Amino acid sequence: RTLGLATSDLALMAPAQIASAIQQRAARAGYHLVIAMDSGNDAAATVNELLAQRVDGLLINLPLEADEAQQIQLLCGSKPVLFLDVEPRAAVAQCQYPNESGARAAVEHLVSLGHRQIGLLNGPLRSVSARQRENAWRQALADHQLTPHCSLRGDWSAQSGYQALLAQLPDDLPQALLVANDQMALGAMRALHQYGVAIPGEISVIGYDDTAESAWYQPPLTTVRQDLHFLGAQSVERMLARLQGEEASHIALETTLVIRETTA
Ligand code: IPT
Repeated sequence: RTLGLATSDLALMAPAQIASAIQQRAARAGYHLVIAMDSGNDAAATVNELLAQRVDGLLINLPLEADEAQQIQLLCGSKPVLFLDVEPRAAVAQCQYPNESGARAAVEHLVSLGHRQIGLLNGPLRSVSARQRENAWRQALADHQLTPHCSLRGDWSAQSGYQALLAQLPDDLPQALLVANDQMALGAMRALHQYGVAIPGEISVIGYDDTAESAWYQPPLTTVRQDLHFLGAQSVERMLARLQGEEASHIALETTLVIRETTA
């Protein structure tokens, strides 16, 4: 009995921690897990790798638009497929955290601290989750009659966060920065340290994900927590239910705000 996982780059912390949780939960149920990593931006090819290995069900943690997900679903025929990073309006089975409420909670936290100039460091726009986090940031600012201060972009890696901040420094920093994932926040904080900008004294930084490392940043990172271990376990349980012909019970996933020491 085998499950397949198609995943984005496992050099990234969130997909790696999700994959780890999936593997553990699958093993506990007596399932072997086959992983195919998409490095070439070709979701169909990655899914075909799994199908060639005769998996019983597929978990897809690749950023997909609705039509792409529907095509993957067709490709998989009668095998159950569950999507972990898909445009929510897609007519496919999904298991994912809402991005809008998470990013909104981050902005509300910054506003409640008195910040008015709130910038964004976002992930790549081909990621539906990145676009949703950005939309929610804009909308939450507008709801407070605030205008976006700066909108920077990286590729989810720490290095890209570092470079994005270096391009913005030394002047024109916002009072607070929402970073669309913790890894980019790590790089951003490194650039701020390098320029002697105090966190949170001169700028507040809030991340997104709460990966296992985020409590160990200096200072420890305030962030929007997606419980990645729970997501992985939950996605396997939903898949097992489908394989046993059960109606998949729908448990709504919610992010939570974890306030540590990078916001004030
Ligand atoms: C999303 C992470 O939040 C982000 O940090 C990055 O790792 C991205 O995945 C990679 O695709 S989590 C995803 C399940 C929406």
